[in-house]
Amino acid sequence: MAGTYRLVVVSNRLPVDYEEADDGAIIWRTSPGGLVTALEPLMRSSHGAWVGWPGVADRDFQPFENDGISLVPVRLNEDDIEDYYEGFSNDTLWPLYHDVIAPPSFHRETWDAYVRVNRRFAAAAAAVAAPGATVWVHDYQLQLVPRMLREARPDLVIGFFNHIPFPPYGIYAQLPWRKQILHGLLGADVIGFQRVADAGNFSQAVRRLYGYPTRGVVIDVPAGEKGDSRRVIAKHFPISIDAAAFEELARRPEIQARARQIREDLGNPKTLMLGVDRLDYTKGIGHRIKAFGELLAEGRLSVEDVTLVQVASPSRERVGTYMALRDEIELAVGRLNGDFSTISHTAISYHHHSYPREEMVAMYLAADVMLVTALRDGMNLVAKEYVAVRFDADGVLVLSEFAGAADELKQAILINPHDIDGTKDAIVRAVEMPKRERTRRMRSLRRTVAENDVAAWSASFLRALTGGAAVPAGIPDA
Ligand code: GDG
Repeated sequence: MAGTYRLVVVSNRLPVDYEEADDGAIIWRTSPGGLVTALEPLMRSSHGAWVGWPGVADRDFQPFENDGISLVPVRLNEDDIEDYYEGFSNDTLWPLYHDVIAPPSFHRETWDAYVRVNRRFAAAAAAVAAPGATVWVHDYQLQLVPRMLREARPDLVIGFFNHIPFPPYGIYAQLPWRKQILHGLLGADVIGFQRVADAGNFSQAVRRLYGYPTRGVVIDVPAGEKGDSRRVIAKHFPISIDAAAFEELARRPEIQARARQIREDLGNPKTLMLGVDRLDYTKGIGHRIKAFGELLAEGRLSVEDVTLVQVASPSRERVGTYMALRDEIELAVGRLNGDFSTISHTAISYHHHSYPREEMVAMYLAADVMLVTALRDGMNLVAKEYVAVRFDADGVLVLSEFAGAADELKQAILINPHDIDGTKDAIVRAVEMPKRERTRRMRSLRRTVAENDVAAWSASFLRALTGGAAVPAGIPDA
């Protein structure tokens, strides 16, 4: 069975959120998040189909159109969400792939659910893809889909992009289903990673567990019975953002006015520092708070001069580790504010909310110092967004070397967030950096982000996938 779309994107979540109007009508709102930010422009311009879960359990939805993108909903039941999504994806793969910062759980029932749900996504994609179509599968929740798709539809060109790190072999090897996952991924023609090191870790796992020969980015995967092989590419394609769209927002007078208002409402601190993260243990929010707290305690920074705004967007709130993290972070914020805030100056302005993109841009514009202290992060788009917004060539980015973005954003102040003293020194350096140096660094960062935007990212991935053929138009044939 084949469908009509020449370009199909498959990801765990559709890029929309479900809402009901007062009269019961369904409203779909475009939702925030790394992947949506990255793919929205490409999907709109190519009129592709996007296969994914619409975010509501136990309900069937017909395919529909939103903002020029055809959306194909995949049903997930409560059990699937618990076992495939919260269980295997977010309690096994996520911590394992992020260097076991939190201990991964290994449960056979959640693995079974992962296989079952991957099969459902593969079937949905196979049903809408035109003969010979390009299918681009995303992220760690769907690593078995490339192989399942290839078996169902050998005519398809299949790409996979891993948004999170791929761990070193010594860590990856803990996974009881390590061979099955590699087999699933090797169903793709091109497997994309954020960093050179991630692609290298993957190739090494393939050599160690399957013994397939690898030459640079090429892996020869045995296919058929006569000793034939398929060429699979495993390579880094660092993801980016729609830099021009962020800058356009930042140049709007009402957003600049809002940025000024934010500073004013915070009592016009000399230095405004900002952290924006999903509330996730990979983001190093606790390390950041610890460093800031010590600087205040030692008098190297004063609450009269410096305020930290921390946005911690709600995330995976039913997974135990995330519940514990929220308690831990909020305890740390409460303690620090209790110790250092005055009636007129709050040390940390903490927000467990999700904001509209316009408000995020106003915050980036308002912030003198942006703190990205991830302990491990595939890329970290927040770092790139901050840079894209600063058309005034001001602001200092403090960036963890464990975020993929550090491979490109060399003019940031790079830190090892585990080294609290080093992080403290970097924060003080950022706060005290002379204007000329800020401008020089920010100009260079901005060039990098402008030249390597999300359009360049998707074009280069699709070029690798289609061997240089034009990016598929994606318009249904029928
Ligand atoms: C994964 C990988 C990789 C956050 N809060 C709000 C909001 N956001 C937006 C940010 C940014 C996105 O969400 C977060 O992207 P990150 O890259 O920082 O992190 P993850 O969510 O962990 O994303 C990551 C990414 O995939 C892409 O490949 O870079 O390494 O972990 O765009 O701005 N947006 C709005 N309100 C919020 O409150 N509007």
